[in-house]
Amino acid sequence: MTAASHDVTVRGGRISTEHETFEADIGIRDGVIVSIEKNLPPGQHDIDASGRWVLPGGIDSHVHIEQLSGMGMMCADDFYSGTVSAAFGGTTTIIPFAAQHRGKRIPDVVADYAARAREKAVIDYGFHLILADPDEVALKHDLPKAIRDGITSLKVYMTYNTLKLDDYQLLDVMALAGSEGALVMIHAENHDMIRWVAQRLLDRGHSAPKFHAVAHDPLAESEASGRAMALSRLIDVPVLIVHVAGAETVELIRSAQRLGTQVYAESCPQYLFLTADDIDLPGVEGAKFCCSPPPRDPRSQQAVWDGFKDGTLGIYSSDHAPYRFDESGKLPNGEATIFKDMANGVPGIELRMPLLFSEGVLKGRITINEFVALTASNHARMYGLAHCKGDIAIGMDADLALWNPAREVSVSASMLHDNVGYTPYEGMRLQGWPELVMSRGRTVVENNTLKVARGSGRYIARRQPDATVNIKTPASASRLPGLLGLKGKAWQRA
Ligand code: DUC
Ligand code: ZN
Ligand code: ZN
Repeated sequence: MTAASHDVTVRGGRISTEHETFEADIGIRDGVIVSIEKNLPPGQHDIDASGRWVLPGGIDSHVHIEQLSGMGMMCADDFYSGTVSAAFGGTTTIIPFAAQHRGKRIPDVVADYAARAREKAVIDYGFHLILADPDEVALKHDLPKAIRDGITSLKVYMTYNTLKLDDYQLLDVMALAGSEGALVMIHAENHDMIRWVAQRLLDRGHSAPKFHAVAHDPLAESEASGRAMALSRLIDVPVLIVHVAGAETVELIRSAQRLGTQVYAESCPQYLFLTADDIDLPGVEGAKFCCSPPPRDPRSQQAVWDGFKDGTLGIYSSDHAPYRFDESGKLPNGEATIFKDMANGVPGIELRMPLLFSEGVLKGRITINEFVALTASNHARMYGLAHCKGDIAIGMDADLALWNPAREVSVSASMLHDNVGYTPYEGMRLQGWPELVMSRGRTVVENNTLKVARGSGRYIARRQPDATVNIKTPASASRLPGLLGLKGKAWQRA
């Protein structure tokens, strides 16, 4: 190697991947890692990483950015503030949602989100689709095309009046995803259980934010998760249950996985660091902590830690759902807002990785390699990005975060770069921070300053998720005839 052969070198850091930890320099050319060895010659630009841990940039595969919610609320973050905030927290790739609402055509939805992101994003991104209207055109034409164009995962809801699919529709979507090689992400909560309990609470005058956690009983989550897994087993198509909150759901997923069910699962900071007690505050203050499913109790927090540790939960995302604490989001009717009308969701895109680094790695709950897997490598494989993201290896995009493990940070909303105005983690003292963040060899954040231009992030057409690679045959061909026996034959003849 000659000195000029690297555009950038990152020197003297302690590198961790999901598999190993070692000391080496990293040489980068044209945004790609081309050398990993000790004592590389100087490049055109050299970054001193001594005393810092060099980790893959994070992938946050569950974020809501510039999205209109099912309740008609616009997120507080656009593709600029959302991606800037992600980068300051060590994340270099996000997968937000292109959200279809009923009556809207998928190509229009995708084009709309793509245009807005192209103009504003500062880091790389893909899209999932939220599918609210799986009609014949969507299933036969629009969805297969979107999947071929790199949107290889889609989220469906089992609750919310304007988004909910019934079990028949869920089976249709799963079967289509199975045959096209896409991954189905499921918001699993029993709609009628929530609706029924909520109505009784309101009838008795219980409308404060804390009753959100009562209405969304843990059984609503575990029942729907169990049903989603049964549907997935019926047609042998993998699913991923998003934002798992409750201990019973973690245990159900673990049992299903032991039985060989292809079910994957995600959880988020709010289920590790918050409980329903945080929502129990005077007035409407508790709305700041409301998301669905809601944070539970210490037993569920421990179950989520255990799930991350033993692999039951492979994906740690923020589920960043940014709404301001005012009429535009959390409080459409000001102080008179009842729990059913608050925007659902909490911010977390910037603190996702620092929270887990401090409370997980530095407190000995998980290893640094597990941290890399949970925040980056597993997302890359799960969502078809493993050819370019989520690892420090030759040929991968130079997406890196240089962490100072000694830096102490007292969390406050004012230090964050999102547009939310509060954080549920206000006042927490964290140790460790990503001080330099690089995307495709470009320094994005250094010295607490943004170094790149609006719109410099790139769209990534994602490949087939690893979880779906072996189910490329149509689900109906692999399972239905055997399952249905004679009925299947009659159905085939019809
Ligand atoms: N589901 C999410 O994925 N995010 C926020 C709220 C919700 O219901
Ligand atoms: Zn959801
Ligand atoms: Zn979400």
